Amino acid sequence: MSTKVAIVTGSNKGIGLAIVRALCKQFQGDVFVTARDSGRGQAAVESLVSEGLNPMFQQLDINDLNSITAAANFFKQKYGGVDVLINNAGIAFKVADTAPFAVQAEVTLKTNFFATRDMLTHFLPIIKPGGRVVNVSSSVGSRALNLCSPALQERFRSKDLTEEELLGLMQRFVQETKDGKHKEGGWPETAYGVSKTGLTVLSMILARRLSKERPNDQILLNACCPGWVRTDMAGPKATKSPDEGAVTPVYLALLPQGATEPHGRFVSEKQVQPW
Ligand code: NAP
Ligand code: DDD
Repeated sequence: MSTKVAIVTGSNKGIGLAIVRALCKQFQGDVFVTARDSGRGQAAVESLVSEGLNPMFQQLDINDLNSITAAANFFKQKYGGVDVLINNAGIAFKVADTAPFAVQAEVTLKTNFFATRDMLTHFLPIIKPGGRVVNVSSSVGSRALNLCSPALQERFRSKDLTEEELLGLMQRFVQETKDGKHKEGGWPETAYGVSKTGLTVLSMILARRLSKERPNDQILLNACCPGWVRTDMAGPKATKSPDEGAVTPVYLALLPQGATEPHGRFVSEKQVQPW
């Protein structure tokens, strides 16, 4: 049997690094730190090596399609595909940031929604049977859903929403922030929240597609919230350590072979949450 492989995006620091640490201890196979900056990625590998762990490194900038396709080709060639993919990379403007809301919307959705979707487009075809895909979303996305207009909430909860319609809705949000019309359009005042609403809904759509198109492959794909975690993103007042924040993503990454659920769900504290 070929060596199994797990990869974590944005894992040079924060929750991603803690996920790699936990996988190095619990996953039977090779575990990759990936980072957009090779120097920061190699430094993260060295820090884990100093803890007695043995991760590997692959450059991966999710905002760069060439980087995504090069990484996907590497894992296809070296391992015949990927067993565990954790889409963790993400950005957030600080609450106090004075950048115009339209800029925050465009920049935040570019990474958290559109680039993560590019990752899924290029990596889902190489996820091996029995594979696990985890998208690190946020409860902030669930709160944003509840602040959307009833019409938008209906679409985001609908089981017939397509990936194309979702892309159109996310593009509409960005455009309406530029036109100063997002409130009228039914959107809440949180770019990060909308980006994570989109990521959670995308996870549900892609899970349904996997069940339909690869019914025998037993791949499980879920979105999750790690909790409020002390990282550069959330700051020092957050309640969880990065290792504690890694618990739910790692639980979903290591769902035992033969499990059929959760799949296409939003999970927090290892529990499926209502959507
Ligand atoms: P963080 O400490 O800021 O780490 C974010 C990671 O993502 C960094 O490694 C960063 O790399 C990487 N990244 C950003 N853009 C990237 C790109 N284009 N390509 C590759 N990597 C990229 O944040 P965190 O708190 O660990 O967040 C990790 C995930 O958890 C995010 O998706 C976040 O939204 C989610 N989350 C966090 C919390 C929380 O309380 N912390 C709560 C809910 C959800 P660089 O070092 O190069 O910038
Ligand atoms: O997803 C999250 O829960 C993180 C951590 C909690 C937090 O402080 N924020 C949301 N996340 C990203 S950091 C930015 C703040 C925040 O509330 N930003 C404003 C917003 O609208 O999301």
